[in-house]
Amino acid sequence: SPRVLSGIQPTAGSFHLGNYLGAVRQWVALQETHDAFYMLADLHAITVMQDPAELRANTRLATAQLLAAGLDPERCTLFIQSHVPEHAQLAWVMNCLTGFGEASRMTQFKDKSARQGADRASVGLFTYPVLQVADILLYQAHEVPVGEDQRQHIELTRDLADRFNGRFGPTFTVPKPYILKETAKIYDLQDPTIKMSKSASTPKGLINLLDDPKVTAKKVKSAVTDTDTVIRYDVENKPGVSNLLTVHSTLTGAGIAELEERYAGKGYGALKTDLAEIMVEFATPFRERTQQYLDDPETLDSILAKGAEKARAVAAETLALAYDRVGFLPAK
Ligand code: AQP
Repeated sequence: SPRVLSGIQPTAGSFHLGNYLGAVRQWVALQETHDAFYMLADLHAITVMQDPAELRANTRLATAQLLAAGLDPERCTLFIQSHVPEHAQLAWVMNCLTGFGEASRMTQFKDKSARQGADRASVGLFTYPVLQVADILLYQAHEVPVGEDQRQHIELTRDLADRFNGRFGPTFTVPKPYILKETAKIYDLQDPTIKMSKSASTPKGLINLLDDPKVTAKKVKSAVTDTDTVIRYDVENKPGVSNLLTVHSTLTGAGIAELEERYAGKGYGALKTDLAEIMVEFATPFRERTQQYLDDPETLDSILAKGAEKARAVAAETLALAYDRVGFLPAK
């Protein structure tokens, strides 16, 4: 079956709604139909300053959340990026194939470095997309399930795979992004024109799945909408309402048209009250399951050990081929 690879950074404590609807939810579905590899991207996490104890705790917490969301270690390979040294090794080769100007055009880098102040941004943050290229190519992934914000990095991956294959002979599968239109971008509840993000300006716009249910309900109820009262999906003119409809529709399975009809003449309050309840109903068992996995570190560690072993088997084979193609003499 076709292969997918994706990753998430263990940086914030809790996953946010954007991570879940934009990526993790698709990961859970794809493990049924694809040979799926999912990683905790701890190498990516240190592109910005991390406290070591927090990083360790957050890596466990992110693993627990992925399992709570429905990843099944019998159906997918779940591993920690730093357990597979081939990522850093292939990244070096890819760095040497990437143009400086090409890397400079990555909008995520521009955004993140601007936020930190250009002088404080690390070289790691600059080459992060190239490490991501290596992450994907090592597994010969056919598809990469991500949110819209990652599209440019998948394009870079395709370019570099083509470039390597062209220069050294067929080596890497050229992957495609797997981005679901409906949930490609979940927006900030306070500013529905920007993506929901952990580095958002106000915590009120960000739904963390592990938040206290009361906090979640309050955030949903105070979501910014517009001065109109009509509940209609129209991203251009009604971004706030459209975002709420997207979340509602994805979590309940109701179609957008069906929701528009259901809330006709009812006003924003009704939609928000229902959505707050839906969110809490979704998040409560998620939080409980996350806690159960956290309470059993031996099981977590053994899942990750098995995952690393399976991942390394694939990654080592690809790296050996790439090293040979480049002209490195094999170690005897
Ligand atoms: N708002 C979003 N809508 C849809 N998908 C999203 N993703 C993130 N935000 C949204 C997707 O989540 C996956 C994991 O991305 P990540 O590891 O980069 O997560 P993050 O660093 O927590 O993302 P943030 O919050 O966006 O971080 P900052 O603020 O640092 O940029 C990816 O597939 C991503 O597309």
